[in-house]
Amino acid sequence: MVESEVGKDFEDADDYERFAALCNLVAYRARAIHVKNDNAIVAQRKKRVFYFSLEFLIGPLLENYLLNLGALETVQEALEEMGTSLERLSACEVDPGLGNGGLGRLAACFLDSMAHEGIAGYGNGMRYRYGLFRQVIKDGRQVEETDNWLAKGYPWEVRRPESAVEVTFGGEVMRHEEDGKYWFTLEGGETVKAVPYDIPVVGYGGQTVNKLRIWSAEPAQENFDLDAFNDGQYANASKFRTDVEAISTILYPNDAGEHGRILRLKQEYLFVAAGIGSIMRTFKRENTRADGTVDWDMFPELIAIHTNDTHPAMCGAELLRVLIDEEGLDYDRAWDIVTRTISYTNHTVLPEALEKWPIDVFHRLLPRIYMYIEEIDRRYREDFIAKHGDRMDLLCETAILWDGQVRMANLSIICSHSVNGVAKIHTDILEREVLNGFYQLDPEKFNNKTNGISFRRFLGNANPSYSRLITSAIGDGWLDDASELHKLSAFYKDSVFLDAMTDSKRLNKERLAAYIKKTTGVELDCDSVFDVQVKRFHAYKRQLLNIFKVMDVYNRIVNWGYTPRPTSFIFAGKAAQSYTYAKEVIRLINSVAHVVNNDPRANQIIKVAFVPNFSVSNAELIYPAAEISEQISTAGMEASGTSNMKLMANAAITLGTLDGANVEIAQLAGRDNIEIFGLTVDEVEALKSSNSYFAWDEYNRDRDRLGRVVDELIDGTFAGLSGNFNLIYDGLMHKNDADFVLKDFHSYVDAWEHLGSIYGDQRRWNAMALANTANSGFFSSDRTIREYAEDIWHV
Ligand code: DL6
Repeated sequence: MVESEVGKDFEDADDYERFAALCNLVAYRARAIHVKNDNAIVAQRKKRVFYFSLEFLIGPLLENYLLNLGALETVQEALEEMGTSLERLSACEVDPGLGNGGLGRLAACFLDSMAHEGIAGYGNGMRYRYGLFRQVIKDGRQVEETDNWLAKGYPWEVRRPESAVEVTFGGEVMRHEEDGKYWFTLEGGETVKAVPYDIPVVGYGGQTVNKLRIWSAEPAQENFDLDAFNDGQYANASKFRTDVEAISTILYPNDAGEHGRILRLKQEYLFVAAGIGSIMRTFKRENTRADGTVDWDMFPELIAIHTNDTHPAMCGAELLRVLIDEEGLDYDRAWDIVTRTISYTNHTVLPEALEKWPIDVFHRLLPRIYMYIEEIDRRYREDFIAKHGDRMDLLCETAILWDGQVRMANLSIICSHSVNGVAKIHTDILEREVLNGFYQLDPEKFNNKTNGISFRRFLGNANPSYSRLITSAIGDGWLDDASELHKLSAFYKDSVFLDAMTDSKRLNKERLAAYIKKTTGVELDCDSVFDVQVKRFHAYKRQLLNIFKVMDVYNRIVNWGYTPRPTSFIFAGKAAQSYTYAKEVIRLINSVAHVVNNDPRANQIIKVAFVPNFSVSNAELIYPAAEISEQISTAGMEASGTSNMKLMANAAITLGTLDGANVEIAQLAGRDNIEIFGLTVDEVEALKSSNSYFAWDEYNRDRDRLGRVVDELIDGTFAGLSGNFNLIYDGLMHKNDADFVLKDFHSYVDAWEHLGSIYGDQRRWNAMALANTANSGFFSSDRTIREYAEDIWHV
């Protein structure tokens, strides 16, 4: 394979060439299975699910696919015989820049699980040339560098120019009339070509291979300006290409300015229109009768389109447009098909994440789609008034067009037959508050689907030593069915097993410590507790609360001779490029690390490490090494969380609030095996509605510890790297601490100390940790996908 792929002997090829050849070999096998599957789908008239998501955080694929194909050990051994190793070749694999955080990783786990469950499930997303950004830390600050993940090509993808779809932006809608009939066409505008790239998705067991299709924007015609080029104006000569390619250059272009906003809307329409164009082509090919007519009644029977958050909200309007404008169906029939085909998941209660677009921008860029949205809205209002004319308050909450804006969540819900939240408490909050208007109108549409994760990747691949231990105890059935992890409950009192857990954790801690030393220079003590908070940076996720705890512990060590359980505090995560506050929290963590790690009075007891550029690949080193899992969001704010599940599976003990999926973790693992602290959702809501919370009261109540930590934000204590932290101080003391950091501070630090007091008894600790792994099987994305398949997609 190396010879045919790179034209060199195996001996002469470098690691990357060998790695790429191995990927090609795996992909070759995967594509053969895919073709077989595809033929069977057509023959059996099996329903297909299309999962539309702007993000698929798929991470490195090689080891996962070898595991899923049952070839991991064989390949490992073969490579050793050839004088190299799988570890060495896998290290060449980059993290594709196709996603950002939990939403994107969930989409990737869903692809894995759909393939595992034998569902014909396809991802539909965007192929970003430079992904989000590569995070580096300079003087404690996050600096964003270009993530050139495609620099060496991407061995898993195949470009499919023959399946390109043309997509038009702008233009003018023209009305035509003949013989009493009228219709509309879109004239002019800018037409671009969406070109698909297909990546195989290999299911565990190797029986099902699906695909992820990602779209790249290219000019529809080659308009290279030869004259400009010959004049030496090289940039002008290919300007047309640069403008078009900008659409698929960056994930989440900065939407602070008009250009970024338009680009983002273009991305959303491009992947929606291209995806639907491609579905239509396949459907028509497979469902056109001998007389040339298409069996449209079969559309919702054979196709499910799932919209991941509001980014693909235009799916409904686009499908309607295609069915009416291009296929000639009447409105009612087309609308029936739309609403029976589309479903929607909400992933956030944050108002700023429930997308809205100014009507003028939207109308200018997508005039025909806008007309359809207007019509959907008009009919919705008409129907609403007929049924609930006395409830204008609900209409104001649920209409799509309001206050000069297009409300994308409302569009998604109205076009869908199902709306789900991603953890029980999140769905409750949607029903009770955020989407209460819709819930009152149509409670049947709402359902909960608690998130899940891939155990094969995050336990099987990521944690070989613990996986081996588990498999030696209960067999390897858990890779296929994570609920089998329950069998581990037989080992809660087995001292041999519990001691082996310590050995496995130690190996993982050493592996992570080596990585942290290499990437940051910080040397961690592997005898210390590894306390981990890894996730996107956001005020509500309260990394600030965690670093406040570290500052307090440090102050007490240095001033009061306090000796806590020795601990390494490990942080990782990116902040959005324009999110100044979150970036300040990153700077604070690094500034505290700088002081603590260099202070001989404290650095034998505690250390702080910030792992730069959090990604699937370094996450796979962090989860297995973690002992405390920090899940400390303000109650009511985290929709679900999934790092909590990955850490639970890897035998870390959750220190968390009753928020998101933590609530279900507490129920499953048992309150004795998880440390809960802080305000509950009801308490947060009561404090908010009564306006009875005053940050200064908390500050004044404890000037010695909490007050001191707050003062240290601005008194120079941690200003050595790059200055004080006035923005954070203002947020707490002048904007009254919207995330209740000060309020939860004491119960949080006490809970952390309680965990530290248990750690000394390693067998007790490991029994608690094992109870977490044993009860984590519910959080398999296989289970989640089975629920989607049964309740929503009906496959
Ligand atoms: O559902 C996946 C993931 C949840 O686990 C997180 O709790 C939630 O914050 C995240 N939501 C988003 C929404 N962002 N936008 N837009 O990423 O979804």
